[in-house]
Amino acid sequence: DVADRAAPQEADVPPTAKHKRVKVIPRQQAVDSLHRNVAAVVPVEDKTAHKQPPSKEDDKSFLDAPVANLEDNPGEMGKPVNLPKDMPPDMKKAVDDGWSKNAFNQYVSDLISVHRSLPDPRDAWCKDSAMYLSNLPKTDVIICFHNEAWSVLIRTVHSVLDRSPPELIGEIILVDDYSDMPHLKRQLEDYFASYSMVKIVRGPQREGLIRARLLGAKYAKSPVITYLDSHCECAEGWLEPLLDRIARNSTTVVCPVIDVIDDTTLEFHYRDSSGVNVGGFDWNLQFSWHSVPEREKKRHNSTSEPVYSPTMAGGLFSIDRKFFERLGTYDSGFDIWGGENLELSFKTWMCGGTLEIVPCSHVGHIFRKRSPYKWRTGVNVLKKNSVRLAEVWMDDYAKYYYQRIGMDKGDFGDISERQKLREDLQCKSFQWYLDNIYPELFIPGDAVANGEIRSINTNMCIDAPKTGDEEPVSVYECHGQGGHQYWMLSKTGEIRRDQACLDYAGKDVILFGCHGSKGNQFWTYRESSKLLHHGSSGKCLAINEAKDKLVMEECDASHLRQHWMMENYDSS
Ligand code: LR7
Ligand code: MN
Repeated sequence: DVADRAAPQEADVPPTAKHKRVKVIPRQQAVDSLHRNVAAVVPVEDKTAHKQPPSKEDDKSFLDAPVANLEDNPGEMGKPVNLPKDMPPDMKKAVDDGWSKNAFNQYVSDLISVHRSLPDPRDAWCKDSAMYLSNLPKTDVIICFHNEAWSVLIRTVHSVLDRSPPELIGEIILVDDYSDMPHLKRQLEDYFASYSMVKIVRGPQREGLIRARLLGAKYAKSPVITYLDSHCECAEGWLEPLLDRIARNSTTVVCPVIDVIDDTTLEFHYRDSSGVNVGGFDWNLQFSWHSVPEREKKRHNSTSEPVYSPTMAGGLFSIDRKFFERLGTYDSGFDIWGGENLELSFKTWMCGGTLEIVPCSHVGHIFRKRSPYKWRTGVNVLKKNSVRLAEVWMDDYAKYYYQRIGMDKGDFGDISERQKLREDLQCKSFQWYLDNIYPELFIPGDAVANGEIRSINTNMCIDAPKTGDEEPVSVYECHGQGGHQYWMLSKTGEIRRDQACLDYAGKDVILFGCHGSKGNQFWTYRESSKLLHHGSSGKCLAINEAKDKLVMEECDASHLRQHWMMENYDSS
């Protein structure tokens, strides 16, 4: 129904909006300081975000003037919007407030049209419509949100409406997971009142994103379900290549390439097909990205062809509705956030499906550095979800996760129904999955040692930095909880944590992506001397006098500070 598509631009600004705008934000100041690069500021309470004409500092009549050139609006074509360094205090406050509520720059988002244009990120290969089947199935699009910013949520919905063939969309189902921000109540209903394609469903209590998605699925009627996060922007041609894969085989689950929308400038950075990544995971059951493995590249003639992916990131995918149901949808025992992406990935592969990333399909997502909303208090939600996942799907391999959490599974509830599901579906083993779908994953059982690395003399343990690679690796009192003190010594002499290896290039001992060519990442442990000997330098690892950092010294077995104990060391 074409009438459901984006309303024309004049209709965007209801008659009252002008007055509302004036009240709320120190717009003139903002406009001044933005040096005309950016148009008027749209307050949070406003019902629409707008395409505003370029400003004139001394003239407020621009509010009524027609838009001269849409491309001059902030953020068009996915361009970044930069705020000035020295903002007036009111504006700075509004910006800070937006960050603290959302963990992205809401103020900047509010400056950008909810219909902004994006660059076309597709390879030429993708644009030949003859590549896609002609009668593709319809999809419902389910977007769950908990306290999402207005302009970001509305832009997500418009990006679907503006850039999907209308005949391929059944409904857009917005699931409100018990938000308390006022703009998500009546204002949201009013805004979409004339869009018959858009439905709003409200959860009766805070469910978390997994059960919110299940609630949305209850309302889905189209043959395909597509999930999106509530801070996405779909690019031109995003939908057809996804639906095409499902039309060809209903057990294929597909993800678009997830382009980065910058959390600060809202710039849309797209990834061309040569930079496509696939999903993996580590033994902490965290999702991770990897370049397409060689074995997979060999299957293709073009980098635009769909690639197999061991896992999905979680938020953005399409799936045949019946296949989703056959797979038992999600484990409804999963709370708030996390783990559901691996659950769906594992069972897709293990129970007869295929998981792909489709390089012709692009959707942007605002990646945040922290979670802005409340989780649950008193429960480690992520751990509980992950333990349920491990118990049901990972067979013997679950133990490697348990080592990472100090063997303390906590209360993970009843999983008997999920185990029965796996049995009824006669799914393959996790071993099969690892051997065939994710052979790149390092298996801790293949390690010569795994667990803590303890300085025998001081009872301090090697402790990984929190902020990823290339930070000096430090020491901390041994806590026996795994976590940052969990290390693996590989047969080839790497001291690993997931994809990162202990690396010494003459300065600090750091974590660096494992490269597999020994050198700075080559260590040998001798149980008899307790020394940890480093390959390229010939030195030995030691803890310093102050017992607060790692140092490299000339090897001397009589120096107690060079004595280490590697947990679960297998000398054979
Ligand atoms: O309690 C909640 N209720 C909700 O409705 C918590 C969240 N939500 C909504 C929220 O508004 C958002 O729309 O659920 C969606 C996902 O929450 P985010 O955006 O906080 O999650 P994320 O993007 O940080 O995390 C990724 O992993 C999650 C694991 O549970 C989900 O699968 C997210 O959908 C997923 N996001 C993506 O896959 C986008 C790419 C990120 C990567 C890598
Ligand atoms: Mn997200």
